[in-house]
Amino acid sequence: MAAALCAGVVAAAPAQAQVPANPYAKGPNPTESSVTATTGPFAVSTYNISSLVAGFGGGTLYYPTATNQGTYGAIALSPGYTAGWSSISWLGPRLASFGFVVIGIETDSRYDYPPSRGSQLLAALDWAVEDSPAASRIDPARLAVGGHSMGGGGSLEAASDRPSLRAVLPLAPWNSDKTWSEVDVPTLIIGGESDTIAPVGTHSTPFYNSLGGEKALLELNNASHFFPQSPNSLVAKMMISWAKRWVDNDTRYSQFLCPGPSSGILGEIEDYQETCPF
Ligand code: 9J3
Ligand code: ZN
Repeated sequence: MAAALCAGVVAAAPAQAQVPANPYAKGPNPTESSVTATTGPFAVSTYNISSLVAGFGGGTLYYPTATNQGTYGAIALSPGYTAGWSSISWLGPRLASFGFVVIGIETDSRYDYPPSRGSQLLAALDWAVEDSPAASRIDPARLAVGGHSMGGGGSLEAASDRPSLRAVLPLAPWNSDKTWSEVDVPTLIIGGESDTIAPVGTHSTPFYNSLGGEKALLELNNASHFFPQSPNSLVAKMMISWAKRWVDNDTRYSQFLCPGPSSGILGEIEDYQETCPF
């Protein structure tokens, strides 16, 4: 009809298309039960990585199957000294099912030290971005590293070498270098109170204290050096939340990091320190 005939009719404002505040956030709003569940909301595909790739020893790639969720961040993880990826492989499908591409690496040698493991983690990310079956799914600007023991120590090396990384996830990290002040990539360290191989007091704590950026240190009550080798819902919840917060900018997960889990007699948590708010 002619506009003049509508004079005096106040049209309702057109429904505004909802512009997502964050294009990287994916999945439903998290709850304590969703972040501790043994699997996340996304189906995962798996691919065996040949040992003939350049710069690392192959391994296993886990990636969300869906191609309608936008881009994914990628997380490369290394096992510890003398161990293979299978020692911590529960983390592959666990993290991937929450919406990350995960590269679980084999190291060139099981006797490689942290500096070599750091280089191999970066080579694995480069392979994932450039040559992997998940290449088209990955946002090359949103990459992270982590690992167990010398693999965790290697993840700090990787962050020192590549400051553009978005998150570091060292588990019971071991490194002869105790000072990481040059690293300002957000880092969540998880240590075990009863670890006698990489004691928290001579590894995780000085690493945490020296780090230059946003950081958290979770010390698990009574846990040994080998806690990362068994599925653990608290470890998973904290790693998922850290990756969501810093790789996906998804502040819906800050509630699990700040103030974070609290300690208590007979609880799982010996101590938790952080640089909240974030
Ligand atoms: O990766 C690790 O478990 C490192 C612990 C270790 O045996 O270091 C001694 C050199
Ligand atoms: Zn304790």
